[in-house]
Amino acid sequence: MFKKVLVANRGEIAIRVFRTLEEMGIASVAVYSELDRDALHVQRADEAYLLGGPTAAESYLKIDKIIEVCKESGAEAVHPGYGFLAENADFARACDEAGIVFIGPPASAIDAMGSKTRARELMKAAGVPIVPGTTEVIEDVDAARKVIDKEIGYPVAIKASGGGGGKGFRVALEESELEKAFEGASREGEKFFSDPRVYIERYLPDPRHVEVQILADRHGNVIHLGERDCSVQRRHQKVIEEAPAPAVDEEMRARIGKIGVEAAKAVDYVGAGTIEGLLQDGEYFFLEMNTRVQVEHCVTEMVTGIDIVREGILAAAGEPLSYKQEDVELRGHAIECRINAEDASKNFAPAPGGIGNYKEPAGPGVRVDSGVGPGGEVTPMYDPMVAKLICWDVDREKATRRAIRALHEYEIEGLKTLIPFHIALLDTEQWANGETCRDLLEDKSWLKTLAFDAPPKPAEGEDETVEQTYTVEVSGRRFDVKVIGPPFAGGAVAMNGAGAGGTVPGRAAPKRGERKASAGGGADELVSPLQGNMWKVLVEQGQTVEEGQLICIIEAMKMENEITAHKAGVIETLSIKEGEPIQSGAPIAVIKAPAE
Ligand code: MV4
Repeated sequence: MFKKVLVANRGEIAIRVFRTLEEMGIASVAVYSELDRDALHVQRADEAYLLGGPTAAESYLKIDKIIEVCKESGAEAVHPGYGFLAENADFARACDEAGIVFIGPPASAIDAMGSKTRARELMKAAGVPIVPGTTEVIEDVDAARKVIDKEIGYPVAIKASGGGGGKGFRVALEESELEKAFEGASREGEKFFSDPRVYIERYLPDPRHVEVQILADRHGNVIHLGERDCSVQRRHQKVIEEAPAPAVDEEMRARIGKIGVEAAKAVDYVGAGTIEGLLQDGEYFFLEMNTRVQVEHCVTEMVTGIDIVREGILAAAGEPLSYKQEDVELRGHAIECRINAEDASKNFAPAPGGIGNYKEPAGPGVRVDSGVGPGGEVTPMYDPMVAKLICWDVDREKATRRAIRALHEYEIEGLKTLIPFHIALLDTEQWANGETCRDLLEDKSWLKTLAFDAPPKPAEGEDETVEQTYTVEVSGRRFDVKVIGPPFAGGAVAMNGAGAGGTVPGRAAPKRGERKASAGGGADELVSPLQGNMWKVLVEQGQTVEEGQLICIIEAMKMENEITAHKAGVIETLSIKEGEPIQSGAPIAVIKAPAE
């Protein structure tokens, strides 16, 4: 077994891997960027090395530097986590060449599954059911029209060949929409994967996203750990995942499990991987394979009791898996809520910032995998997912109630997160019925009800307003009192001495990030919440917009972030252009309210 392993990642997944390494008696090495000097993952490892500058390109994506640190630290293997270099075949190859074990599948399997058309071709040949459509790239719109008329029929999904995870995915319900969908998918493929080629699938109108967890070793053993349902997605980002899938019974589990095992065998897979698929009307279709450990692997760990990261490390070291298929038993139900620094009421806009007080939930059946702590910072430079809350109980209904309880227990001061969104969604009838909740995620008015308790906007020229919560005792009974007004208002101070030993520590004074300044730059100005590239501008100067209307889309960390109007009015100034970089805090537009 390895004596020392480097984890080429950050945040919660780096810490997740460190925990298993420690249990296996393996020393751990962290790497970090200049922005992550104080990050939790750096403190959690036995040793830590600086990679370079703040951007991912200068740090977590630097193959040469990571290999150099492996040699310097004496790490014999690298765990890539997810994202960054996890599905980069060049990195896997560079590790091989340097004599360092890549904890994951062979580079050839990453390559095979990386090209979605190649993967479809391989799966078809292996007898794995794929969504009906082409296994070859389609040259142009004319060729697309022909193949759809002859073989597929409308509606169709046009997907980028180099894509995956919904990037470069467009739908054409009928022929009139084909050209736009084709070009959209192609453009996005070029942009994100430097590959404009696309293929075509029949579009399934209401499928469930069901994926199978696979484990494989170098001795020819391939097993599955059952499935997860990840149908609650927003812009192709999963938001809630669960195991087992509500729509899958024993018979179907065996059937799709076998499909997953066959798919993995077809590419000589090693380690932990996931077969993603669509389930509709009892039929299961292969979509793509993720050749790495996934964010949502934890729900499977909770219902099987198997440490997926551990099995991946064992397989990479040439050890056999610890389990045979017949050892795998599912027990109870697990639900994972992704805790993103995002504002669901504002189109899921990224909401990076500083954390004040921080307290994680606990108790029976509750697991929190997080990468932040009290006083931490969520930077717009990396993924907005700061933690995962995973709750287990004997059945789906009880697991749901436990998740809601734990979400209420979770305290993250100063940061806007998806916690209120999760509480509201898990409380809906749709969730209770095991529906996909796709319409809820598009329901603007429902999402608006999740707006954060923000103080009223101060009038022009007025001082900043803050919301402060004080605990007071009246005749021996405790009350929480919310005061909205200028900071340290006389009345509130007189009541219990704000900030000077309020009865509940940490509740007395407003925390960093909770202050709502009179909107940086003036109440009319819309500024960028993050650094990235202006991918699309959807309005013009002089145009009248409604509150919440889409203004532009900023691409950052391969994510499209929708920026919406913070108020209704006329766009007086528009300071952005498609294709140009934009800094966090830079002006986007000035919106003047219409004269009344
Ligand atoms: C599809 C589809 C319908 N038909 N493909 C691709 C990436 C993944 N994030 C979801 N993807 C889909 N591919 C065909 N041919 C619908 C989706 C889809 C989806 C599927 C199940 C549950 C939720 C979904 C949300 C968005 C898109």
